[in-house]
Amino acid sequence: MDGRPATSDTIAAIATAPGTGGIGIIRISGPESAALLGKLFTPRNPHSSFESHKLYYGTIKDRQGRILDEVLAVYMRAPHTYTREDVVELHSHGSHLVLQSILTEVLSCGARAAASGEFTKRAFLAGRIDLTRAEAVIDLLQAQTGSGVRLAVDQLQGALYDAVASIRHTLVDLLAVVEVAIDFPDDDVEIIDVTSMQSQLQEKVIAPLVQLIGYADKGKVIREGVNVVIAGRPNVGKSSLLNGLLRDERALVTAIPGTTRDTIEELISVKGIPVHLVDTAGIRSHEDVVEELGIERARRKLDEADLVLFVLDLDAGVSDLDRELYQTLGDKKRILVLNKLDIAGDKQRTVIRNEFGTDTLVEISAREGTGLDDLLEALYVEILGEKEGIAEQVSCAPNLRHRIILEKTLAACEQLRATLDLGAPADLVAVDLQVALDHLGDIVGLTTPEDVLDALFSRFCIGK
Ligand SMILES: Nc1nc2c(ncn2[C@@H]2O[C@H](COP(=O)(O)OP(=O)(O)OP(=O)(O)O)[C@@H](O)[C@H]2O)c(=O)[nH]1
Ligand SMILES: [Mg+2]
Repeated sequence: MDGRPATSDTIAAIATAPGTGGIGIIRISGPESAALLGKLFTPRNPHSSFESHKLYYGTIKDRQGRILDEVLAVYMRAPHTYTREDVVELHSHGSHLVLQSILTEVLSCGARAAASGEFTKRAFLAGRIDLTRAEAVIDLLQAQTGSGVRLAVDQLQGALYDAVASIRHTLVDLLAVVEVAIDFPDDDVEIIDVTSMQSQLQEKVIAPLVQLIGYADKGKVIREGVNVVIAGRPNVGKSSLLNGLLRDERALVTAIPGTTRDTIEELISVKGIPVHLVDTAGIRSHEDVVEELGIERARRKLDEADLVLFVLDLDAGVSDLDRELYQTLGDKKRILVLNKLDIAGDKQRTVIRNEFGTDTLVEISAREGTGLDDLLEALYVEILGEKEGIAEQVSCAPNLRHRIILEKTLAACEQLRATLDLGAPADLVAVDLQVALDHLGDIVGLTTPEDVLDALFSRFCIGK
């Protein structure tokens, strides 16, 4: 990959999270790193220079000679560093005030405060990582479940880069063949074998592109999770269900209809998928202003839901209010949760099953905790549209930016297929191939415009 011109100033930031911790780290990168270390750091055992990648014990002093903290310092000489520049890290005690005072000193000695993601941006600009790997760093920092971490680590290891590189490779090979045909137009031998080109295009370009685009949907779910709203009329057991799924008495449960006033949101992991669970106020018409506000919120949450757990009370049966609410779900994905199985009779169960038989139904007792595993299983299948284990089969997870580029590349390849079908001249085939290649180059950052890069790296935290 071509490196873009690197920046020449020296940047610094606190790399550890705000708050109190065992240790905190200041990270410095750029040509002045070693000089800054020499100015600020007094090693316990004096020596003339710092060996690369070796920890030194000593103190950091301000310009008045006051000790700010005892630290471990490491100097890492370019290019074997995160940014490929000279890097220094100062490991101090994990007090944010101490870290701030050290950073202030580093900045007053000539470093510039790093912008969000600037260290990773430098790694990209220096050509150490491609854009998919830089994005994997953000995903890794923001992953909410084990599956999200696994996908991010795979992408950091180059899973998406490799998949894209293999498609690029085929397109470049095809372009080479076509260019020979352009250069030797009068050759007797038919240089372009259209059938072979079509089959290579289909097997090694179009099919993998379609697969990657398919992974994007599942990847989004694994990375960002889904909003699941628990809804239903008052007293059917919505809050009891939330508590059951959380295995915690998070929401108040009483026999009084209208107990839940505000929405309550919690995150759970359903086999590695982050699920944002929302318990809502039971919906009914009511005079009480506070309850009315809660109901308004419940309706808004319902609008935003990816999936609704619509709760019915098996013991009380289905009322007109239940039916009315059910109608408002429209075509939202839903699972019908038939609660209070422990006190329900067989007759009510059959009646409800007959009325709502086309939906996915799960019978539970939120109070006793029965049926909750079946409900989670049904939730997983509804979310991913497939059976268990699919999260493990997704080998990389293109994000929205990748997806848009993959779709443009696919459109270009379909155009190319049509051009080949028409038996168009080699130079037109070459144009289509070049368009596909240009799009694909955007994914790894070969041709990505500066403003897109800025927007992308600004999603990082400072110090990364
Ligand atoms: N027997 C039985 N009772 C249940 C079950 N789940 C909930 N309940 C009871 O039903 C009543 C209402 O439960 P909640 O969880 O507060 O119901 P809700 O839907 O959140 O009610 P609102 O917040 O008022 O809309 C309480 O008395 C619960 O103990 C169940 O599985 N079996
Ligand atoms: Mg409630």
